[in-house]
Parts: sequence; structure tokens; C-alpha cells
Amino acid sequence: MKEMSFLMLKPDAVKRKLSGEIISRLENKGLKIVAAKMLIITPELAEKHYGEHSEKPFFKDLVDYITSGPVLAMVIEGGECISLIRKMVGATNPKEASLGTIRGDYAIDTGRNIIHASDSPASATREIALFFDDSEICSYTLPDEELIYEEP
Ligand code: IDP
Ligand code: MG
Repeated sequence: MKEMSFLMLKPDAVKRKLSGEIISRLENKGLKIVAAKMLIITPELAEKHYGEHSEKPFFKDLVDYITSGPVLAMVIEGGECISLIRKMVGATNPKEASLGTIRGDYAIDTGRNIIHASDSPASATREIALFFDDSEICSYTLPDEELIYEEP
């Protein structure tokens, strides 16, 4: 089943010039980028996005981190892509993330773990709406979709 997920390259990924590497992994997997924008998140938006963590001891550091520079926010579409992208991203603590995952390959500390991805369909819907208008999401077909999917 085709799903949309929200994915965000955090400021450390952008500043470390890892955007291309990470986007290539998504494209090579067969996933489709249907929306993308670079922005500097306001503290208000950061607090909304990470609202579930507002009582955690690391919340202030997290808001400071995510607002410290530009992020690349994206909507990704693909078959069961919410759980798939979480697997590609790897564990929250990069030291525990398997090698071969994005965090496992490119990050070391939890507070600098370079990428965000929605963890459930409900989170994906909420996060996409926080960052994108419906009109910013592009509906299109990749020329090789029939090579990637058994069913159209
Ligand atoms: P996730 O990004 O893998 O979904 P969450 O538990 O939702 O992980 O935490 C959101 C973000 O908060 C993490 O990606 C990380 O940047 C930060 N974070 C989580 N736990 C800690 C911590 O113990 N110390 C510092 N930052 C943390
Ligand atoms: Mg999370």
C-alpha cells in the first residue's frame, strides 16, 4: 500500500553536506520525493513538531538543535514507506543503529542524529500537515515504477 512519510534532514546533515548522499539512498531504494523545502525552523514550529517530548529533559537541547540551521523537509511516497524509512534511518541512538542504516553510517551522538522520520501513519499525517500545504505535494509517476512494484 502506498503511503506518505515526513522526513527531515536535520541541520547537522545539511551543514555536513550529507543531503545528496541521503537523498540518493531514498531514490536508489525506489522511493519518490513528492515535496521538499529548505527552511530554518522557528522555535514555535520545533515545539509543535516535537510536542510529544515537551516534558523530556532533552527537550530544550532538541529545540535548540533543530533550529540551529537549515533543515531539508521532505514528503516521501512509496509502498509501506513509513516503517521502511524508519528501518533505513536506524535507531535513535546512532551508536546502537546498525551499520548500513543512515544513522549507523553517518552519526555518533543521539543529540546529533542527522535525520527525522515519521514513526506511524498518524505521525506522518500530522507532521506533513505541519510543514506542507496540500498544494506543495506533487503527484507524479516515476518512469520505472513498474520495475519497482509488482502491482501499479
Ligand atoms: P526518533 O527521532 O528516532 O523518532 P525520538 O525518541 O522521537 O527519536 O526523539 C526525537 C529526537 O530527540 C531524536 O531524534 C534525538 O534528536 C532527540 N533525542 C531523543 N532522545 C534523546 C536523548 O536522550 N538525548 C538527547 N537527544 C535525544
Ligand atoms: Mg520520534
